[in-house]
Amino acid sequence: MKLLDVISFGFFLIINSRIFAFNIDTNFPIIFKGETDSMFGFSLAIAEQDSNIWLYVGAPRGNKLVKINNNFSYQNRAGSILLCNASYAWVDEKQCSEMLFPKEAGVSIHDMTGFSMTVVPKPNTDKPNKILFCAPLWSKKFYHLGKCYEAKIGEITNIAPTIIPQNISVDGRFVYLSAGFSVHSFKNGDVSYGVPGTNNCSGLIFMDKLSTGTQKNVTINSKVTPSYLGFSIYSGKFTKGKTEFLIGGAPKFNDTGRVDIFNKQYSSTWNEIGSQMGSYFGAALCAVDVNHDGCDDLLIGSPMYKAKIAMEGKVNVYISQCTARISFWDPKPLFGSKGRNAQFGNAIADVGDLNNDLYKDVVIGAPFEDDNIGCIYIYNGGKEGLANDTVQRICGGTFKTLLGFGWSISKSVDVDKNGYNDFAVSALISNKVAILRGRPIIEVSVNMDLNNANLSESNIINITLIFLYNTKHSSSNDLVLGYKLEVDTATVRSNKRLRLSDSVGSDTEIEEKITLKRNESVSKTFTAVLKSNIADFLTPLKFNLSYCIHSHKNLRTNFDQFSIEKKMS
Ligand SMILES: [Ca+2]
Ligand SMILES: [Ca+2]
Ligand SMILES: [Ca+2]
Repeated sequence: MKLLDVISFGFFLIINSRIFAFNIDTNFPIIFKGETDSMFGFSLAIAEQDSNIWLYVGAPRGNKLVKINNNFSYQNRAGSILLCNASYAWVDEKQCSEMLFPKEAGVSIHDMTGFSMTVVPKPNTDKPNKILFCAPLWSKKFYHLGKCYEAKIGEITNIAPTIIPQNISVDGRFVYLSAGFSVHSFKNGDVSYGVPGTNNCSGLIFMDKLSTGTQKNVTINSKVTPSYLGFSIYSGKFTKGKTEFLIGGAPKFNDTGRVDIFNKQYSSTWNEIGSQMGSYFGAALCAVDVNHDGCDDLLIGSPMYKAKIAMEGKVNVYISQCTARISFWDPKPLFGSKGRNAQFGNAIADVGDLNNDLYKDVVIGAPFEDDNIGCIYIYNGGKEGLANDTVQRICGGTFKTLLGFGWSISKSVDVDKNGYNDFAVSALISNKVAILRGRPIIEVSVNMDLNNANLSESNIINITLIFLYNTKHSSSNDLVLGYKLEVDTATVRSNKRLRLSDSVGSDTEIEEKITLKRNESVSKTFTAVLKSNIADFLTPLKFNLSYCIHSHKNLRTNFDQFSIEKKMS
């Protein structure tokens, strides 16, 4: 063979392929089960205190456990709060403890206790101070005024009523005030309550400024009825300053819905009107800094939005311009899968940074997608904001068919202490809550380098493989990678033009394991020899390297499901 002829070979090389696996585990959820038809999971909150992780689950049609003198009894379907110890354990289904309410005079039967809840932090810390939960149909005489309660974290007794909205007139016609329809805590410990039924359903938000000892009724245009201001509440730091602004959703405002951001004096300083009648624009709100620029960005859900058929749902993402004043870039819509009646955007959760890339990620629920099974969608934050496409869609059918999956989504904590955030999702129709956990992400990069590939001068190709793995797993150790190198893959076995000089078993492929230490590259070199008497000079020489994770010492057996594998050719 003339060496010069061999130059006409083309080479197909793969250089530096990096692999990621996104990362919420669906094989091993921690599942909590409530009473049938109790609406267990209507609201969720999660709090970490000392070494315990407490999951609070609202069940507004559950039987309320009440202590009367030294006796206990249930108020049928009054609504209950379940306290679940979510500290990490390998069990399939866990039960929760019912919180114990004091007997109250004049309490109604169906007060929907557990309709909403929030963890109130110790002022300006991430540490929880107390849990606060509401019963918006709590009644006095014939009026559904609503009422909220608080308790210490991790305790099922000593429940005390909180201040209820003041100066709300009851004129005898409008009996649903629904105080506590929603409830939200600020970072400084202030609390806001939604009262969407007041003022002829114009609604208001009651600010209980615990930091200053003052209260304030926050309204928009009270002549527009119904508006349901206070249907949803959130807060966010949208400017360069430190101000945490109140955000209120009024999803019935002029039938299209409206969201307002209020200034320090609680006047509306920014508002957006929904684009479609009946879409419930503003029914769900979330403020989270998805592009890591120091200013929160705003997500507004319209769960009843009609894309093509009915109630597919939509979420608008407003990226903050992050200046001295509140301003946003034009919103980008997210739609999930546009499933019929999916109600995508019914829940939107700030779950922190799930994959440890410094950008916060967001989970959005579509609880009635696919005939009430329900799905959640994970969207990654990034420099440009929230990615358009979901990185992971998880549906209730994954877990022995949970129904209504994604109705409510908690904030995140690291339940199993593996350095990755975990969060809870309720399956409302099944009366279950699943804690889903983040799996450690391993990043593997492999370089394949062909030295002396000038076959006009030599009939030898040196193949160098350089392996590197890294992870942000808190206690990672060695990684064993299995790999297989094949040469001249474009031709059938009998026509192979290369052979590996040091291969065992086959002269055209080699299969081995390699042990990698974190962030330390390891190289392996092989020699491929061009056979003599080659007839085929036109077919390019192709090389194939495939690899998968063989084992990882510090991953629990049950979590060793990465199966990262990618063919390269
Ligand atoms: Ca931002
Ligand atoms: Ca992230
Ligand atoms: Ca975790």
